[in-house]
Amino acid sequence: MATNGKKFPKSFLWGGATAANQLEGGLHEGNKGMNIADVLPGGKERLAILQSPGFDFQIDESKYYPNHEAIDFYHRYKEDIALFAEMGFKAYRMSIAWTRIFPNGDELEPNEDGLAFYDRVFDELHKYGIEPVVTISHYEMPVNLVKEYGGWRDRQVVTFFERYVNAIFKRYKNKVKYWMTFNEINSGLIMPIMGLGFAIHKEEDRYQPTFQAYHHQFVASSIAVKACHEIIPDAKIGCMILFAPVYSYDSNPENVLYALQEENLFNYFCADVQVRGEYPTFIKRYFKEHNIELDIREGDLELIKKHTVDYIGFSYYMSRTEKVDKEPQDNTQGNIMSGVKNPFLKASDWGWEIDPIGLRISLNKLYGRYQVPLFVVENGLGAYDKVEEDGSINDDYRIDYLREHIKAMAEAIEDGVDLMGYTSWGCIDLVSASTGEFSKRYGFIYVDKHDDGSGTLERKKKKSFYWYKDVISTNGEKL
Ligand code: BGP
Repeated sequence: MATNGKKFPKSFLWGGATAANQLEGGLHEGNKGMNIADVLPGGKERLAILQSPGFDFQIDESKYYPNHEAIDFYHRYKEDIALFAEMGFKAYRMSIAWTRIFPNGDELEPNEDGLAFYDRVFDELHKYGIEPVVTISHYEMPVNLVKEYGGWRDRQVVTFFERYVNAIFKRYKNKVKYWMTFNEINSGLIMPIMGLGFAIHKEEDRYQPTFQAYHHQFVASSIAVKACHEIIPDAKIGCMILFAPVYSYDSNPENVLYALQEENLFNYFCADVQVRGEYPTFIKRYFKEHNIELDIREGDLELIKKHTVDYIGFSYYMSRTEKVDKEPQDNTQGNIMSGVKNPFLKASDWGWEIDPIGLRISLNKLYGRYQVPLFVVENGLGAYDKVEEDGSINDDYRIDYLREHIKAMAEAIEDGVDLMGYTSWGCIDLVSASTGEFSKRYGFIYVDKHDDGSGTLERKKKKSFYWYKDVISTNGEKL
């Protein structure tokens, strides 16, 4: 083990991250309703649905839906939390499934069985001194809201969301002190189904309906921030964005400008509204050029201005390199982002370019722009793991990836960045959001579950489990 030589703050929140739909299973347990992830099949088909127009949100009985059982955390949370505790987690980022609390999204009263489930999970975490960090909405919109209202396009969804956040803040006010509103809110620009609860039917949908839906989410976010501060005065509530710093392919000013514009739209637009409380100047021109006219009601802008988030949570997996003049086939950035190949970087098996320095750059960019505390709430390497005959899983590639990213965070802290913590993604193997595969594994804990749904669900500790345990116990000194 190498020594880092750099210090993390004593209060640093080391841990792991998951999302309800990707690990819980328990599809109908406790009267849970169906959410977006429940109607997405696995494999290549899922990616096609996320990227191409026209999806009807129906279940087809002949297909396999990996999120229905996921890794059965619903029934195994005690075992899993005990493993997190063994690694020494200080924090565990998870989400509440909206459909456990309001199965259809538009009921007047919350579902007691769903509320009671998360009470059990939070109590179990506190038993070990693990701080829950809760995402309120992580790609889990109730299907009923999608079908009946068109997802976030409809203003009424703001009212349903308000009911949901009030119910959970009141119920968990003594148990949860760290909250985040919408997971990767900016991802709706590339995957509207996940982020905004509607499918693109034609290219134009990427403009007017998308940004109207965003406006509703920003209002909803401010309502959540206000309610959180009122109901749980000692809590912190953040936004959550997918941050992939955009590099210009070369020093051609045309490309530099294009990279800047892409960065503004993708990385900064949502954060600007939620952190600074204002629509940024650059978006006004974009709206004009794409004939976008928002329906903004009286009081919306004041609300957004007044109730900004306390911190920025963000996911970091890769950087992105851009140039103006590119063919669609030049887009090499794996399965979700656009971007051309960066000749200086290697990529994961899914084409996500590995760039630890990009994390230091991201932390500096975000802190320089906003000067609010930052929290890396997702980062990790999706990889194929092999179980050896003796049962061991030697995931040195994952350790290397995480080590370099942790070093980058330590450097950023020395650069002056205020960093609250690090919860690496998929601390236990779970369903991949973009592909629905189990074989794209991120965990310190292996789960015996495979892309065709087979497997015993048995949990096994990988080599990285022991490594991360040492990282945490030495507060990032031993890497
Ligand atoms: C983020 C999501 C997570 C998670 C992660 C890894 O975009 O917030 O839900 O899944 O990416 O992505 P994937 O599962 O597609 O590998």
